[in-house]
Amino acid sequence: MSTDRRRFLRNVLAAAGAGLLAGCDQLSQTEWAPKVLGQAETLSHAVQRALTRGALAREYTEADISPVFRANGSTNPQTSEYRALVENNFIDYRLTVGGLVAHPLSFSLEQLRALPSRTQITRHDCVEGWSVIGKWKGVQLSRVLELAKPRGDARYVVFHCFDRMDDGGLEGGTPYYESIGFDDAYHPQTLLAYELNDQPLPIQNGAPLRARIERQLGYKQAKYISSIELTDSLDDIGDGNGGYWEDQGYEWYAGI
Ligand SMILES: Nc1nc2c(c(=O)[nH]1)N[C@H]1C(S)=C(S)[C@@H](COP(=O)(O)O)O[C@H]1N2
Ligand SMILES: [Mo]
Repeated sequence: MSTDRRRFLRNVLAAAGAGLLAGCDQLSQTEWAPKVLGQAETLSHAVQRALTRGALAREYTEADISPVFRANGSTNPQTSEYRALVENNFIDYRLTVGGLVAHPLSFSLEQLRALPSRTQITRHDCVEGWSVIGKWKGVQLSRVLELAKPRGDARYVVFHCFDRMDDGGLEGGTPYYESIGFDDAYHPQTLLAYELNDQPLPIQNGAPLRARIERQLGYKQAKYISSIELTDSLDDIGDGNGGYWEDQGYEWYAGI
């Protein structure tokens, strides 16, 4: 190993360790994280995983909740499919879970709400450098996966979304999508959230269902989830980098 390489490794380890000790609650963390990861994603991903396996993201109190939960990215999808769901107050919404699973499933919102829920107050960090604290209620993704029974060859959980990027958000635009590995998929704080701050999830924040993956940055928190697909590769989805923003050059593992 070259001296440079060794020095870099040491810095990544130090940075990751410092993040853990500081509880990751400094905004500066958010700012350097993507840059550090950009230098050697595979390495830092492995390092972060080793250091944070099973670790919970910090949870806050009611008093910490931001007065306004800022919205970002798509805030009002315009595809006909989504508009039709809004018209009918999401009664016709179905979350499908498919791909490499033994039991492909479909859930109405009512069925999702009938599953055991988890509530958590966490901080959302956007890569642009702002943070907000909000209270989420939803079903743990692990519960849904346990029902669908992932096959042994499944490696990724892909979230497909209703909104379209570019092209004014119309049908012809690029679909937003995201993906995570099984460590985050089965993490206890990883939710399919249907409530924000004790209210049904507002349209601007991803109604009717969005992901909360609390150890990663804002762009991983897929809003407007239409379906979940389990895959053994990310190659054939979008441009093959695991998410809309990843396809524009952002890191796939966006650890905070
Ligand atoms: N479907 C979808 N999910 C998305 C986005 C988007 O544009 N479309 N933007 C991402 C980004 S960059 C951020 S910071 C958060 C914003 O979530 P909020 O609008 O609830 O603040 O959603 C993420 N998930
Ligand atoms: Mo973001």
